[in-house]
Amino acid sequence: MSRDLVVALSGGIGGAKLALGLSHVVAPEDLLIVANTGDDFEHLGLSVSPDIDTLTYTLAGLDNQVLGWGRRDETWSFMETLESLGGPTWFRLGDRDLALHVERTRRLRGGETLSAITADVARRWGVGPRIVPMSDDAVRTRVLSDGGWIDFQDYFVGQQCRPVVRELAFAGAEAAVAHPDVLAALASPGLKAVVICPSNPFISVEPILAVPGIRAAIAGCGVPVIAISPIIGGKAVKGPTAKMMGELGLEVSAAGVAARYGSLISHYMLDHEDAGAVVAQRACQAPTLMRTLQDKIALARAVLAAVA
Ligand code: FO1
Repeated sequence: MSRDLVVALSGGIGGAKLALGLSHVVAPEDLLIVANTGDDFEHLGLSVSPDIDTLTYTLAGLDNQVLGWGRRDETWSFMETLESLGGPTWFRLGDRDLALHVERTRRLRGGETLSAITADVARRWGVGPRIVPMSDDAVRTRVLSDGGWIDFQDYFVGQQCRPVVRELAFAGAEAAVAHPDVLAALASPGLKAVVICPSNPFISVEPILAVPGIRAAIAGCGVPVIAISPIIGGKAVKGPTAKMMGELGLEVSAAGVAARYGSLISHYMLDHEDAGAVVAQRACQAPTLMRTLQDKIALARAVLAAVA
């Protein structure tokens, strides 16, 4: 059997960007993207799955490239009216985006699984690769700060990542069942490589690894596991990665992230700016800042070439 299957672990904006690049290089049937669901939460009675939606919108060409989340061509009548009613507007839901949350919530309440709904939405919007939640069970990232434990979206959006992060927890992970398609792909004789996208290791990747069986399945998959550094020149490309690393007492560098992944990864992709970094894994270099679609495709090619 030819080895063509690529499994990518993705969360946040950086993950979605590389997933898009990979979708232009790997045949749709050979790309399975494991989506982090630790960011998920209930808001206004709706089930919101930000990392699944960022991936789906990005691969469907519907993503809002200015905001980095939600949809392009958005209108905000719902939020304006909600504000006039004194409702909570800290987490912004565009009118088109809202339809997805309402429909997902309706179907979940009707007994469908998150993964079945995710697959159907992707199909309807022309997304070829498989987007699979790490689990159909609820896993929720929580942040311990000086004021106590807070939910992820309260930390990330409500408080704009200001609270100091003392500890992270992934509530529900120990009881969550890894999605069978993820475990099957990682055990497949057709597996070529596992790609850990340039996502925040703590809030986008480690919730996935916290689901029982997934870390072991990656460790035992027998093919290269490559992570792309989310840090370039000591700074996070986007989001709170660098701030969090400092607060969690880790070296804020590309090498610090490689050390965090440790023996789980066999290869590590660094930006040229960090060429001198000393890492335990096999180090590869490429431009890792993705602005244009060509950047994303070029990085995807470099990643697959590094593990060929
Ligand atoms: N991020 C924000 O910073 N502000 C928002 O108002 C916001 C709304 C939002 C709505 C839907 C959605 O899918 C994502 C949204 N995000 C927002 C991003 C969200 O916080 C994600 O968890 C981050 O992208 C990190 O993965």
